[in-house]
Amino acid sequence: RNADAPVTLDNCADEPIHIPGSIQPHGAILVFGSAAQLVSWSVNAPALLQWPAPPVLLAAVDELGLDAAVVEKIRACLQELEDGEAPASMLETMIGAQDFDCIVHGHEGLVIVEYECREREADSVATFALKAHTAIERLKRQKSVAALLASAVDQVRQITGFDRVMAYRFRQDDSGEVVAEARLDTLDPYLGRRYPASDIPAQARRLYVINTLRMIGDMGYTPVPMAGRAGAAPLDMSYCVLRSVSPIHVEYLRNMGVQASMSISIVISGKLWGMIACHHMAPRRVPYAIRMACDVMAQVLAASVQSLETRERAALTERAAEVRTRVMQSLLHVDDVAAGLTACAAEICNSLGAGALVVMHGGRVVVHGPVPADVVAAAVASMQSEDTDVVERSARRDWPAALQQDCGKWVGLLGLRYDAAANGWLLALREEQVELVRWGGKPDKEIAHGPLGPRLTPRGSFAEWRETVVDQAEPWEPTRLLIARQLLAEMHRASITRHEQNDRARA
Ligand code: BLA
Repeated sequence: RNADAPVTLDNCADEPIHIPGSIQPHGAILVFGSAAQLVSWSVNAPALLQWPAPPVLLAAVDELGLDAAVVEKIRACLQELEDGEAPASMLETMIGAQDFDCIVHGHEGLVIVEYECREREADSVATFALKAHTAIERLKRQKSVAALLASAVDQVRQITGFDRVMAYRFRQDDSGEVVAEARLDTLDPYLGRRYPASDIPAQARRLYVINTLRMIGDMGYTPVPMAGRAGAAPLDMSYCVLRSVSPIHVEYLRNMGVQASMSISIVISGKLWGMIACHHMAPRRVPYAIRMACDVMAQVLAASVQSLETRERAALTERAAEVRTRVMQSLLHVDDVAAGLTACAAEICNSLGAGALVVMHGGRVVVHGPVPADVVAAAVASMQSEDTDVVERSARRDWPAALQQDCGKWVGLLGLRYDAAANGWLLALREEQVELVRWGGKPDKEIAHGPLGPRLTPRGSFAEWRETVVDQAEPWEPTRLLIARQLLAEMHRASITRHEQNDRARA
């Protein structure tokens, strides 16, 4: 994308959001070079910091009349920068009657000083530490990922007062789902909604891994441009709190009636696992200290999610072992294998995360689940052309061409051939994702949109998501595939034993 070309729906993944060249107006930025000289500033700085005259380029930090504590912090930051990066630190300062949170960090050889206006009397830092502590204690008590996220959105809503707080979780294909929500009663529920990967483009995800919190205080804001040396490279604002955000995203939120937003990354093993996303229907800013409390909480949340996910996977494999035992009993001790396996069908489905199961054995076919007869026939027929013991299909295009329509909405299939001699197959089936997820919003509330049209609305997002997953079931997850292979291995052994017993009986 040419730097001057406008951002559109088609090129928004190329928008360099870390160098917007402007900030949000609820504060001002000063930038210093390695000799503590002023190299750049936001054009609102003179007014906000009450300077008698506009600043002179390359003015020394001592000549600007800044608070002594701030100057000291800038010098300390410069020192730290000599070893690379200098993470943010904050001090409170007052200019005239205005309170500021002054946040200083070093990046790529520059010291960036952000004066963020504080509108409300914030509680003392000690109160925040206490609130964060309480929230974290609650989080640590949760026994499942679902309960953990439900608790997290409640805590964040209590601490920040946002109208809506959601846990937004990314799936294998980078699409997202709202998996927990705390909201004002009068708002539409968003729980369960799906969004395409493109709603949070790749460069934004990358940025959100390294900088885990962002806030837009007022969607109606007018960006404040930066000033400084003509032709200088634009300031890298990756770690700035005042960074002006993508106009596309602002339009998206405004279309939803959102006037302020904040989101916090949930990063696990260096990957963006999800976000806590907050909306407010009126402009709203949350003081830096509260944001940091939320950020700490999100880190504890990430660690807890990781350990609970490990535990949940272990529980799943343990339950699968029990299912295996019962399946073995049917194979070894029941005369009618198809009937025996069908008796375990609900457990097998559960264990594989399938919606239905077809059992084939010696020409007999038994179905567990709401699968129409013609679909069963198609699934059975499609096994004829397979000569492996594990068949994995997640999409319509994975089926033999002639049967792609006949499989209906049951496009996901995991076929396990447990007894080749008896043409014995277990066919676990999954429905198309769109069959399982339906639009839950009220259409009349979703019609407002801005210049870029209806794509940037929840409804537009849902339609886009549908497009990307049409004819696809949820892919079989690595844990489920492992469980399937373990089940199959034991079934092979049992089948061999069974054939040997039959041979002996016949001899
Ligand atoms: C950023 N998109 C974001 C962010 C969220 C979402 C949470 C982080 C910024 C923030 O905290 O507000 C997406 N927000 C959602 C979703 C929900 C929500 C899905 O509340 C669901 C309830 N966005 C689009 C499209 C494009 C796009 C179509 O929908 C591009 C074509 C771009 N989204 C976009 C960009 C950013 C973004 C560029 C980065 C904003 C920034 O940090 O500058």
